[in-house]
Amino acid sequence: MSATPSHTDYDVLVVGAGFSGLYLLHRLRSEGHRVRVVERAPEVGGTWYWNRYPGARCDVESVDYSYSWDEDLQQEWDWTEKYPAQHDILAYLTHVADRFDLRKDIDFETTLTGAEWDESTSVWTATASDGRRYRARFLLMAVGCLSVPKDIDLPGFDAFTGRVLRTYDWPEGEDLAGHRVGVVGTGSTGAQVIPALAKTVADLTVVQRTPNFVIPTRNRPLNDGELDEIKADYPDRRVRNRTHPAGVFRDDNPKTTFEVDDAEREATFQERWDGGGINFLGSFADLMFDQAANDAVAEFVHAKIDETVDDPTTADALKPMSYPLGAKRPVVATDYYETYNRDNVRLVDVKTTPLDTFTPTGFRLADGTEYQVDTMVLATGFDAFTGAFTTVDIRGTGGRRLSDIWNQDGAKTHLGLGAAGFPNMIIVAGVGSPSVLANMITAIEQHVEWISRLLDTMRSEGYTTIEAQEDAQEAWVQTVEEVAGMTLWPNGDSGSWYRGANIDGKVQIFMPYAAGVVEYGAAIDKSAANGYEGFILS
Ligand code: FAD
Ligand code: N01
Repeated sequence: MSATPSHTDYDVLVVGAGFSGLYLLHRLRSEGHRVRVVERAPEVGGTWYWNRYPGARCDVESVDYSYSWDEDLQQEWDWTEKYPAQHDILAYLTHVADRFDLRKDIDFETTLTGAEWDESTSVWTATASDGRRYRARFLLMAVGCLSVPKDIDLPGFDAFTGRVLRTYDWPEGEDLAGHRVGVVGTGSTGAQVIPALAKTVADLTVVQRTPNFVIPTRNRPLNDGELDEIKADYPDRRVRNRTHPAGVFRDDNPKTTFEVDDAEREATFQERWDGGGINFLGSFADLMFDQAANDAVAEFVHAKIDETVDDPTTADALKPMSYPLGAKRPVVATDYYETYNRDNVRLVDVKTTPLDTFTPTGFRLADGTEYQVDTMVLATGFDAFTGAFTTVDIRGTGGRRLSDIWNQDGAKTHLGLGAAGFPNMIIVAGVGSPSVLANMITAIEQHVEWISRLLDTMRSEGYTTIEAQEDAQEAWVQTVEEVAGMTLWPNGDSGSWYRGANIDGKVQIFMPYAAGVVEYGAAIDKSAANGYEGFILS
């Protein structure tokens, strides 16, 4: 069945065809639900369809950043590198779409613009950008946490007449060889695109406001033997991933930072630094809980910056000083600090000397210094968690708009799955769930499986609606905040998108659930086991 420009009935409308939407479609369809997916892009892939900038890569190992729900799929797919590049992940997801015949139930180039809950029929009517309407019992929002780029908020940017590229929707194959390029943003995206561009462009000017802690990736090819061993161990490996809070097994050191002597502490940091990747965060158990421990790891990274970067002024500017390591999403990248030793690269620290305005040919700082560029690359981040909701006109019971509520009170959900006043709208891997603080594929699978069980229960027990209870939602929001408060995540002036601090005027509320997928899984399973405690079923 394909959607037509008239009303169409489905059990489930899924919005988004990334990792979340594809698994939802496959799983729910195979369980007998009539499912339709709408996707803004012309292809599957979500994050990995859109973010094609040079250097784009995942920092979870490829063999773990993949679906676990089909043994043949995981045995037959051959990852080639330890950390997969964007094009490899996209190839994997297009393969999944082909293999499980998913495309026939997806309307591509179709943006959900509105959705209205009809209380009398308990059905959502959703509207797409081309006017198509979909009627469905459930609205499953698989729209991604990082799928709406932040609006441009650079002073005088309209004056710039050169080319502007956003990392989020980078044109396929564009490499800017020979251009004079400026990059704004030194987060995870900036730290990947900067070293990649530096190799080809004539001249690269990096605009940095807040420096990040950047850990080396140490990517490498996977050899056949190694992959075979992993494949043979896959069942156990997946269990280890699901039973680690980060959704991926990490060989965390159980020791705390100051129970060891200086030599062991240094050697531990060094060993993890040499090993590369996010494992560095597992150096000691208290890094995210004890400020002094965090200061020790920060000092280690500062020393690495001094060791690597030739120019002392640049090295100092690259050192994060005002927030704990981890309070902003730790950055993993290749040759990031080394890049600043290249003759064609310069760092412009706009925290020290603010950016006054863009000009037709570049930009000017408050002290009058001017920089000339042909192309500006914006790696300025996302309206994370909420952007893909508040840009859609979603109306729940009594016609109340989700965007009004979230813009005024902050994004609130019960268990990250439902919002009070919005029956049968279920959110996948978004606000109030571990999502971005975990290997997201583990988090996504956890959600899809919970939703599958919910729909099965509702069907077999004759329920048509589920809605989060207001008081349960308030309690969960408080739990999420309290859990974050036990860590160093909210500390310092990180301006982190974890709490919406990167967007002017956004209500700040810590959005991901910081206790990880194990405690979270227990909480959502407990709710289900207790008749979906915290939700009203009718
Ligand atoms: P997405 O992949 O974001 O897919 C959502 C889809 O919904 C998109 O295709 C979008 O077009 C569509 N959509 C949104 N709104 C609408 C609408 N109104 N109408 C129609 N379609 C809509 N996570 C990790 O765990 N490890 C990593 O290393 C990692 N690296 C990342 C690197 C980058 C550059 C980015 C941006 C994110 C990264 N993430 C990483 C997070 C990543 O988003 C998730 O891992 C995962 O891909 C999310 O899948 P998803 O399907 O939930 O969302
Ligand atoms: O976005 P960000 P991102 N003037 O918000 C700067 C995932 N990801 O796309 O910090 C000047 O982190 C901003 O400066 P400041 C990962 O979860 C993963 O880089 O606000 N600068 C910052 O430097 C990640 O966390 C991978 O002071 C401005 C940058 O832009 C998430 O996606 C790779 C500015 C934005 O950094 C988002 O990362 C890529 C302004 N007006 C992405 N506005 C992996 O490898 C913004 N900035 C896993």
